[in-house]
Amino acid sequence: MTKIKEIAKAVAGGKIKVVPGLVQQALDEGIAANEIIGGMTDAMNEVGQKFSAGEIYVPEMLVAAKAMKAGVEILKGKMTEGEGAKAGKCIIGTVAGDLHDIGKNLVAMMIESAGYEVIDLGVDVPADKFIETINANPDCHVVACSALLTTTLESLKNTVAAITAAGLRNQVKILVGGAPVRQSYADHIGADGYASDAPGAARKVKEMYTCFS
Ligand code: B1M
Repeated sequence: MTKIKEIAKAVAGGKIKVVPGLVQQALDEGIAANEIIGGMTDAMNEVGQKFSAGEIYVPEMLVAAKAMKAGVEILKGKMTEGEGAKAGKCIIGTVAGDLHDIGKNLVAMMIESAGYEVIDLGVDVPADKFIETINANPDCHVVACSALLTTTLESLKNTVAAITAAGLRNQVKILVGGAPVRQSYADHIGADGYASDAPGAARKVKEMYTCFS
C-alpha cells in the first residue's frame, strides 16, 4: 500500500492518533504537502459517500474529520501557493448554521502561505460578525465565506446581502466557496469571486488585492 493510501485509510477509519505520524513519515519521504492533502480529501469524500449510503453515521464522520484535522496540523506552514504575494488581510469564516471547517481551514492556510494575514472567525459565523470584523479592520479588502451544506447556501446569500446593505462593498471584495457552491451561484448572489479549492482561493485573494493597489 502506498503511503498516501495508508494515510487515506487511517483518516477514513478515524485513526486520530495514527494519522499525524503517517503524515510526518510521508513528508520525510519527500511527498508534497498538497499530495497528502489530496489523499486525505479523497478519504473524506469516501466517508461522505458512505454517510449518504447509510453505511456510517455522524460519529464516524466526526472522528474521520478529527483524524484529518490532526494530519493537517502537521502540514501547517508546508503548503505553498506561489511567490511574490502582496501583503494584506483576509477575513474568513464558515457561514451561519454551518459547522464544517476542514475546507475553510485549508483555504485559510493557503491564503496565509500566500503572504496574507488571516482573521479566522471560525464556524457558524453570523453576517453581523463578518460586518463587525470588516468595520474593525478598514485595511482588510477580502472576505472569504465558506459553505458546505446546500441548506447554508441561503446563509451565504444572506451574508453577501448584509455586507452589501452595510455599504462595505467599496472596502471589501467577497470570495465564496465550498462543495455546493458554483461560479453560477456566486454570480447569482453577487459575490465578487468563487474558487473551487484552497489553491484557487489563494489565487483569487491575490487577484482581488490588485484592485486595491
Ligand atoms: Co457533514 N455533510 N454534516 N459533517 N460532512 C457533508 C458536507 C455531506 C456532503 C455528507 C453527505 O451527505 N454525503 C452532507 C451535506 C449534504 C448537502 O448539503 N447536500 C453533510 C451533512 C448532511 C451533515 C449534517 C447535516 C449531518 C447530520 O447531522 N445529520 C451535519 C450538519 C452540521 C452543520 O454544519 N450544521 C454534518 C456534520 C458533520 C460533522 C460535524 C460530523 C463533520 C464536520 C467536522 C468539521 O468540519 N470539523 C462532517 C463531515 C466531516 C462531512 C464530510 C464527510 C467531509 C467534509 C470535509 O471536511 N471535506 C462531507 C462529505 C464530503 O465533503 N464529501 C459532509 C474535506 C474538505 C477538504 O473539503 O470542505 O469541500 P471541503 O473543502 C474544499 C472545497 O470545498 C473548497 O476548498 C476546500 C479544500 O480544497 N472550499 C472553498 C471550502 N471552503 C471554501 C471557501 C472558498 C473557496 C473554496 O472561498 C472562500
